[in-house]
Amino acid sequence: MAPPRPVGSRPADKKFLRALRGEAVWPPPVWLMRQAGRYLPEYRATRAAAGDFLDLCLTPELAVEVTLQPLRRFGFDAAILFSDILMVPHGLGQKVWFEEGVGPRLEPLASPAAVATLEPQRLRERLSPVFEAVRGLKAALLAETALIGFAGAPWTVASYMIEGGSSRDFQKGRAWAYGDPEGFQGLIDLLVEATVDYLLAQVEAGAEALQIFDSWSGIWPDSEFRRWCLEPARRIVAAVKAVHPDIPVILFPRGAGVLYREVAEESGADALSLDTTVPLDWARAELQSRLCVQGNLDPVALIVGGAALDRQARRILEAFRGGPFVFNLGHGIDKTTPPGHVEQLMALLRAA
Ligand code: 1CP
Repeated sequence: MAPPRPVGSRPADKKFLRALRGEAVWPPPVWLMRQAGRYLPEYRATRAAAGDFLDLCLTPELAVEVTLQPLRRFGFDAAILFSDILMVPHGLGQKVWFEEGVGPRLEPLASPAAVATLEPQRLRERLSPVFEAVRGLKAALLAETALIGFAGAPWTVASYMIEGGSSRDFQKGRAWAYGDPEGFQGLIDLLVEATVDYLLAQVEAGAEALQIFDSWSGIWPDSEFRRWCLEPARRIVAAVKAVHPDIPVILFPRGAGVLYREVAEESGADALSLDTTVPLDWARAELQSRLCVQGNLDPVALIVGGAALDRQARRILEAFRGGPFVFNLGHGIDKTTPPGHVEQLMALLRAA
């Protein structure tokens, strides 16, 4: 006979997963976007030892180590796999590298003919170290800590693939979408399928929840937002849930404004990650009544700390108390954030 499982070790008992499933959990579960990274001296040390950022992501022991670093310090309720949204272009065979002081760089993808050179059939093989890291994390995490897998949304990933890196206004990608919508749709369709494959592989390796980052969805008019952001996200959520109906999916349509409500109604996601500008009262009435909300502290309040941090965190707690809620930032943690301010925030949240 199998020994009885200790209370708290069943996946569904984890606070973070209960909140995503619609339960009002208090004090709320918490994790921070980009919780592993440069604001931690131990990350900088591991990063220096790895040399290249891509090597850090593709060496399972190192990816596991940097994922665990913020958990050792702060005891968040969820770990997020240490990787990057640009692993998918790498897995498709596009050349990706990270330049010190510049950020991500890619060999730009300029035409439908270039899309035909991508190799979705080789993605799982190229990214096998990522799945090995997920398996390693699953073995290393405390029973109460949930493991989040993630991917970039098709538009956000496409924007980097087309521009060849970061951009202020994404003109090349937007121009392609308006000038040749069928060709651009071909790239988005390929990314929908590759993203589903990549997320399913993370779930098979042990991820218990998924987050889809559409960091640049806020630049579109509403018609294009629906076509290039909402519809691809809906297809990804449906395809993942067709195989794993119990895996919660969080969407982060950053900058979607009032369109957050359509995303809540139509995407099929279990939770929405709110950017810093989403008004709290509106979000409680229009979004939290339908699903779990996550967010949305201004990362700059976390840099500043002190009374300003307490005030901003308390507003969010008051707004979302009584409904399904996960405390988080409205965007990734900044590299200048003092780790002591994260401790301050955690003390406030634990006492909520
Ligand atoms: O050491 C370094 O200099 C690398 C900095 C870094 C880090 C720590 C990059 C390069 N990526 C990451 C990790 C990362 N990226 C995680 C890890 C897990 C975590 O702890 O949260 C995640 C979830 C991401 C996701 C990501 N990468 C997004 C979506 C979220 C967001 O912040 O909007 C985006 C847009 C990227 C692209 C990217 N990769 C790296 C940088 C500096 C960027 C942003 C470039 C830009 O602003 O255009």
